[in-house]
Amino acid sequence: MRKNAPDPAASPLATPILTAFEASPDRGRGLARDMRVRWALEEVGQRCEVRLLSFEAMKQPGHKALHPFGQIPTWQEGELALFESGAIALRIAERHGGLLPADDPGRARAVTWLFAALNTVEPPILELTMAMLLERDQPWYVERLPMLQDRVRGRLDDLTRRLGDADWLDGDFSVGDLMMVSVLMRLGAASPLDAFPALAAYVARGQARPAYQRAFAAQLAVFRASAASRSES
Ligand code: GTB
Repeated sequence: MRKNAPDPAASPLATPILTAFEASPDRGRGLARDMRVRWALEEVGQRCEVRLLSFEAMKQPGHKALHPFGQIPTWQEGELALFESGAIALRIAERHGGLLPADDPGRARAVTWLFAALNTVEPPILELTMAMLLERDQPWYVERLPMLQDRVRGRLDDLTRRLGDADWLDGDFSVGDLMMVSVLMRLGAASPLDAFPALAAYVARGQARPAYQRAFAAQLAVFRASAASRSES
């Protein structure tokens, strides 16, 4: 190749590259954060190449050049490299039709919901689910749990009120809904949405979208293939 010739993988026309877990700890339940990106891509009808990484590979300098914290997902599009699922989903929404309203105030409100999902709703959900997963044996767990549950409940109460009887948070389905549904999914069995039927229905509406179904099937296929290859070896 000519010196300084552009790397074909870096051409703006090259297929974008997404990184994901080689063997997701969620066992294919669609909870790892590449799922949000896969879903966004399916919504706008775009393809990407998925590169699968082991935990070890994620911590190597090569991957850390893409993701300073050694995580997935990352996104490469020509010479542009991104990390953070929200930034990647927003990039996809901005570049392709279907995930942002056509009018400027509507776009700004959809982006606000994307941030609300990641900055306001996801943190208490993560705190609760991580405590339930990793801190059960701690002496302070029983005392701390109700506080974590209350924080989540508060957010879900407010979100329920704002959603009302609408299908989506602000008009048509947007990248804000995609992210909010993805975040609410993290509650899973740890804290089911039984007490929040409107939010449970909202999540179900998101999951019923054909684009979600395709993205879910793709990440599940990766997990099944990796499980099969591990059981063979
Ligand atoms: N803020 C970043 C983003 O939104 O992109 C967070 C990225 C992140 O947390 N990535 C996780 C990761 O790479 C995978 S998704 N972890 C490896 C590491 O940090 O070493 C988080 C995740 C992991 C497992 C489950 N699960 O088993 O249910 C769900 C979600």
